[in-house]
Amino acid sequence: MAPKSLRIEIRGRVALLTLNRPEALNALNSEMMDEVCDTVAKYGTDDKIGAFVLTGSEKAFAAGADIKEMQPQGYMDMYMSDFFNRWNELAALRKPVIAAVSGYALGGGCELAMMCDFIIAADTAKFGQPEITLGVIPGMGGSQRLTRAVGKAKAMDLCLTGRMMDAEEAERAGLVSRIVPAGELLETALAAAEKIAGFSLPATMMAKEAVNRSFEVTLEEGLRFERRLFHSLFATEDQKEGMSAFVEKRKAAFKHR
Ligand code: CO8
Repeated sequence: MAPKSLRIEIRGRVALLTLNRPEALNALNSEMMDEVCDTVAKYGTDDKIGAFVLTGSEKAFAAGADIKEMQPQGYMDMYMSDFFNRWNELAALRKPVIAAVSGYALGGGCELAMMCDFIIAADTAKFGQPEITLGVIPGMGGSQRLTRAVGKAKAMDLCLTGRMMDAEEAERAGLVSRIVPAGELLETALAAAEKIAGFSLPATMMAKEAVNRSFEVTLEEGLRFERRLFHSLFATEDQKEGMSAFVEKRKAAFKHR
């Protein structure tokens, strides 16, 4: 069945996923979560796909979790359904994912962008964790991933005041990797994703795994982990191809893409 809240387009080796609930500024509901997670599960194991771009509309990447879905729920509903737990499948995806953010990325929307590997922001982007204004707190990683990305001072400021920060502040703080004019957002994100998807897939997957590992372990353990992965890549044909191509002054043609 075709997804209702998501558009899926395959552009070369990139899967472009566009959140599509314009009537609710792409508020994240359970249906959208299932559609996104089913889609990343499908293309996550598809050899023809090397990277993903997750985006929204010009006005909103996503204005948060769907408040209307959550409003009638009680503690037992949330706890027993482990509400919104499935989004972790996106965070656990092994292939690279770029968030292309235009307009609002608030609450769960900001948290969803932070589950991706990096964020490219339009100059119109606005990030925030306004849950406090609803009598709750971030629940999809805002207190954890945002703090790791921007540090305690700004994370506390955003989570406690509920204010929004614009793209420039987000870039200064380290939340986004680059800012582009709104009209160039998608082509920039797709070009970056296509570039990534042209490299050796085991190498891009290991690069992602190694960077993510740095959030979990000591420096010593992280360095050891990185070195093990580095050594292991010498078992791949793509290492032979990549280094031979450099020596022979030609473009590498990676096999495992
Ligand atoms: N949920 C449901 N509907 C929404 C949401 C949302 N988060 N955001 C916007 N909408 C709807 C509005 O209700 C409105 O619908 P309608 O026309 O039927 O009334 C439509 O989208 C357009 O919105 P506005 O008219 O409000 O548009 P404005 O341009 O005036 O304002 C804002 C844009 C500032 C973005 C405003 O819509 C807003 O403040 N939205 C809510 C932002 C927010 O508080 N987000 C956090 C939600 S809580 C959350 O994300 C928790 C995540 C953790 C879950 C973890 C579970 C374990």
